[in-house]
Amino acid sequence: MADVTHVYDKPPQGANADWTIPQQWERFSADEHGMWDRLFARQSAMLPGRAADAFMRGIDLLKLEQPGIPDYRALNARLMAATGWQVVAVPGLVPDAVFFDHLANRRFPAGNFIRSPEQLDYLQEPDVFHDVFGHVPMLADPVFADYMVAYGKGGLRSLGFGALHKLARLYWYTVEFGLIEEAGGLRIYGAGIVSSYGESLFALNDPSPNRIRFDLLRLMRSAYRIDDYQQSYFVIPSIEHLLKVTVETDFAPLYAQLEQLPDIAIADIIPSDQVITRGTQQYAQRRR
Ligand code: HBI
Ligand code: FE
Repeated sequence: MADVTHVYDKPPQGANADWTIPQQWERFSADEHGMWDRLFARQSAMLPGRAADAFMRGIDLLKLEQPGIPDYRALNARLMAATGWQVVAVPGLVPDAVFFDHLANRRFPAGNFIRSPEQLDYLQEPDVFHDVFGHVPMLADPVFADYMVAYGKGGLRSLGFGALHKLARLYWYTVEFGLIEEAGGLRIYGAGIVSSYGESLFALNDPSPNRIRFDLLRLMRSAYRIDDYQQSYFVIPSIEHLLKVTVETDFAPLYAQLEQLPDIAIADIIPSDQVITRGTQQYAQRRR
């Protein structure tokens, strides 16, 4: 189905009230399965030694190396057994409140389309490869699975404080573009990186971006890019730390504190930062 996706303002024709649609796996064409295989082969060839242990374990446990776009009936049987999560098909981006409610209930919304050959290296909206290859393996890790539930609940609460844009930074700099420190060195767990060939190389090896140790308050003050590689990446010591901080933090006073603090510009390093790499920002300067 090469239907063009949009950001809808109400559930589109045929969608449920929670924006889910039937995956209709049998309707995917050989070309669409072929695109999945092409993207999967490229990423899985380069991720050993780059992707986090939990990510590689998830690929294995969910048998994502099987050819073609995964059939959610089979995928969800394995995922549910591991952490109670399931993947649900949606037409494209869904409203924040809908998104958070799905996460809070252990449902991960996956765009029910795959990119075209022209979009191989960049597309604006998450397609099934970004969502299922990028996000789902980490959902097979019990600690990360609990973190995503905590994020969903926190997201719903943040709407009440008008603080979604601050909490969205937490999601962006962890779930989408997070790095983790492991025995062998820095590894990728963020879906936006791990599903991108170029950014998987850039995020770990390029001297251009900053790499800074995770600090919740600092991170929620930090602007981010939606149109190109990140100029700063944040590094967690463990997934347990990410869950612990998120579950133990009372976000109400944090939001109040954030009101009084200026945002941190996208490539800036501040005195309290524990810096792993002070980036040259050459990539971003060249792209200007
Ligand atoms: N909808 N389908 C889908 N996938 C996302 O990743 C997504 C979304 N809606 C909102 C959203 N992400 C972000 O704005 C949240 O992190 C706030
Ligand atoms: Fe994503």
